[in-house]
Amino acid sequence: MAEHSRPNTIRAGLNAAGLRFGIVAGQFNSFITDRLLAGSLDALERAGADREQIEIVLVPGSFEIPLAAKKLAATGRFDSIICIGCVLRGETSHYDYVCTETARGIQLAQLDTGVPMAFCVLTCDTLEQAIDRAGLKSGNKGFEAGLSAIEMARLSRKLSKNPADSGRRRRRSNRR
Ligand code: INI
Repeated sequence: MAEHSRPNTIRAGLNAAGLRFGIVAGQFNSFITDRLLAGSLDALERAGADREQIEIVLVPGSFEIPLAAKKLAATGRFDSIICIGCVLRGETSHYDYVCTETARGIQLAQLDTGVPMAFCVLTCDTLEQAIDRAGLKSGNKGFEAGLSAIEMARLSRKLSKNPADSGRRRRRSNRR
C-alpha cells in the first residue's frame, strides 16, 4: 500500500537514548545465558543506551524470572525489561513445566504491570541448538531481544500518550 494512502500507522524507532532497561538473567546454563546477556547489552549500547540506565538481576533459573521481572517493573524505574534464560530438554517432563510457566509468567508480568518484557528464554532440545542461538549459526537471540526491548519501550511511550494530543498534532501536521 502506498505510504500516503495508508491509515495512520504508529511505529517506534530503535533509539535507546534516555531509556531505562532492566535485565533478568537465569544462571542455569550460564554458559549460554552469559552470551545472551552480552548480546542484549551490545544491542542496547549500540542503539545509544546509557550503561548507567541498565540494571541486571541474576536469578537461579528460568522459573524464577517472572517474579523478579514483575518486581523490577513494579519499581517504576524501567521502560522495558529483557528476560534471559536457557532451558534444555532433559529426560523427564521437568523441561515442559519450566518452559510453560516461564513463558506464561513473563507474559502475565508484562500484562499486569504494563511494562514491556522481551522474551529471550531459549527452549532447546540440545546444547548445540542453544549455542547456535547464543552467537553462532543462528545469530544471538539476546541481541534480538535487546532490539525488541527498545522498540517496545518507544512504542509503549507513544501508545501511553494522551490520544487527544496526538490527534491535534496530526491535524496540525496535515495542514503543512
Ligand atoms: N532452569 C533453567 O533455566 N534451565 C533448565 O534447563 C533447567 N532444567 O533443566 O532443570 C532449569 N531448572 C531450574 C528451574 O528454573 C528453577 O531454578 C528450579 O526449579 C528452582 O525453582
